[in-house]
Amino acid sequence: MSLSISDVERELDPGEGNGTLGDKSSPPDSEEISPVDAVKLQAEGDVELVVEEDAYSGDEDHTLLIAVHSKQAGGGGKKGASLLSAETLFERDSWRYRYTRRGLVVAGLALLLGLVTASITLITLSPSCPSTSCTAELPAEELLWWQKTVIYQAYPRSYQDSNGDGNGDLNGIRSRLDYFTDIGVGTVWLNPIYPSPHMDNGYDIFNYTDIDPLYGDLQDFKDLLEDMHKKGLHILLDFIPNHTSEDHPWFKESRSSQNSSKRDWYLWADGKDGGPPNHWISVFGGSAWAYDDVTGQYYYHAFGDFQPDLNYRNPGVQEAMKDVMKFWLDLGVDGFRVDAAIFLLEDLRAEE
Ligand SMILES: [Ca+2]
Ligand SMILES: [Ca+2]
Repeated sequence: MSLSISDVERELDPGEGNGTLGDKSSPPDSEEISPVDAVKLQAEGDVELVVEEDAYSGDEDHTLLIAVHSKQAGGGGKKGASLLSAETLFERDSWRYRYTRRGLVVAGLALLLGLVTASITLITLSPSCPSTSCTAELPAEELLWWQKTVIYQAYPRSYQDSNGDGNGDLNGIRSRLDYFTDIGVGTVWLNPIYPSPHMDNGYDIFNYTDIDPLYGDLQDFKDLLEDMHKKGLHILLDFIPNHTSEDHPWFKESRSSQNSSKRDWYLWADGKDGGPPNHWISVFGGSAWAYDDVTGQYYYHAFGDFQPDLNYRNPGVQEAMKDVMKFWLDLGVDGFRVDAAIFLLEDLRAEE
């Protein structure tokens, strides 16, 4: 490896004579010197090396065109290539850097090729339908009823009135079962049918294991269920686990005293700075906390203030709601549509 100094401009300092570096008026021939020698010239302090062209011309040859300037000739000298720059340029072309660069390029290409190959292999070999939730490619006979039947949502209060009181009811639905089968429905999802003050269309429940008198009674429900199953229809009940009505006996007990056995079944907290515990907003608007002057604390409600949230970190609540599902499943209900599942748990330690 050598640096070829060609087209060298040599400017003599008039005071220094011209014996060493030649004369500007008679350009010297190109001269081969080693890069170490080139930087030594600079290090001696009388000249500066100015890189005019840096050309890489092949695997081995690297031509660095350097102009050598006398410091004094330029009135203090012009700024040229520094010692560090010259060394760096030389070092960058050494075999160590060259082979390192090539190695990195080859490694990068190999990595890219490997990633592409791995991706194609993974996509090709992955099972296209890994679980029962992926039903598109399963044969129909392997699908479960809730995966393949048409589901009809029936709102009991307006669906069919059987006794002329102006409200739909269970017997009204029972009288229309042929309609479901005629149109190809295989499953009927009933909106809430439980005893409720109906502040929120029946999604505020004060008894999870009975039928609202508006719709009939438990015997009416059993009759409906029996007739539906005879026709091959499945039934889904609306399950509302997040909150009860404020009229539910559980909440009445919970709000009665801070020492109540069901106090922890709901989410109670002290106020803060004269207001609610934090700035959480309910789905229905306004603060998600309601002050209860019976015990001087706030209770949390993700929806209306008449729908206090249950505390699912309490084992008693978990067991009670399991019993609710078991009650209906034991009657023969096929399944549930779960309401507001994403609201089940809250982190009350959060500031906002
Ligand atoms: Ca009715
Ligand atoms: Ca909740």
